[in-house]
Amino acid sequence: MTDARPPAGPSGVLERYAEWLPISDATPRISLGEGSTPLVRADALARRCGAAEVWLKLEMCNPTASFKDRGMVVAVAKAIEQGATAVLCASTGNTSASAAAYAARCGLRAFVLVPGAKIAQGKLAQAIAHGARVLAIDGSFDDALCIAREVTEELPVALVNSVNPYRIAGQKTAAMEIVDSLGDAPDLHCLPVGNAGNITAYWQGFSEYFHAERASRRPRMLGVQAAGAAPLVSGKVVEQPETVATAIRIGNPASWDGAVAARDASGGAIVAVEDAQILEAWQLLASEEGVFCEPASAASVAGLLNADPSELAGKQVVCTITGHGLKDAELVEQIDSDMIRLSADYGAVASALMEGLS
Ligand code: AN7
Repeated sequence: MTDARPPAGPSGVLERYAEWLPISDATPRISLGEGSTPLVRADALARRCGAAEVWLKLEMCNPTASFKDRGMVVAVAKAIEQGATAVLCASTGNTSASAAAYAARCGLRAFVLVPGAKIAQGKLAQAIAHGARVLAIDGSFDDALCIAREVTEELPVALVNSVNPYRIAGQKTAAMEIVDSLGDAPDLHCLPVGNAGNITAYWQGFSEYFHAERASRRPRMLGVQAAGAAPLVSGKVVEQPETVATAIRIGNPASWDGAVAARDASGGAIVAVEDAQILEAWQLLASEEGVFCEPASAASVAGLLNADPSELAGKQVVCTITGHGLKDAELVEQIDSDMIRLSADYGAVASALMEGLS
């Protein structure tokens, strides 16, 4: 039995991709209706970067408004199957929101370990609303993950970070869905990289479909990091990562090897973009494509806009939009926009309209 019903098709990742997941009849088929996210064309973006087609995989449309739900539903289902009563994750925000939601739904306790100073308000609000115990440490995400790994070895709490292979297994279904929608793998796939679980998972998904002859090829993978938090570009751990895109403010990614393998096996690249470029892409997605994502998600588009147009000519490109803009809505203050304050009066409103139309 599934417990969410979209208008058509199988409901949730466990149901839709059961045959590709490490689950059995003993695994509870929990769901918040995750997966089956929209894949929408972005023609303005295609014109700007010179690609034949650009598609946005809107992972921000998952139940907790980020891609994390695909992996979390598998990790939490397996934790329940294995008898766990509590879960814990270290997080820059989205993982904690997702863990908190699935734990709440399934009657598990959730503990989330977050960097005290650098977490977007919307994500914190989600964790609190779902009743998670929020432990805000005086340190970075990398410190939090280190402690989370140690403490879950000693205490009866399931670790649901992407070092948990069930997370990666669930997240790979996004790549499969893209192939299911387009009929084949794209030429190039772009996504933001923080802890590197997602790029590892996508490559696994594309590869499994390719080997099963569901796709005739695999895409080149373009991973994009923020310049102040780009260990996979420099090849060195970043002790004090810094970026406006707090979701990917990570200096020592857990899936380092997975990201490098995806890059090399696909003939792709992992590149860095400046915060100013991230914010420019973020604003462009909102104002030209109608897609309001969080800054980390816009990093993939910033990377695409930086690519050599001659390499994109004639190509089909997909960018994953990983999280929703409302999670980090305070950032909109950075946009230069003037709210017009008026008296509650027909004439004042009408003249402001006429001015706007002229
Ligand atoms: C919106 O929630 O690491 O490379 O703890 O929230 O798989 O880490 C979030 C990461 C991209 C990077 N976009 O993905 C966390 C966390 C958004 C994110 C990433 C994250 P990974």
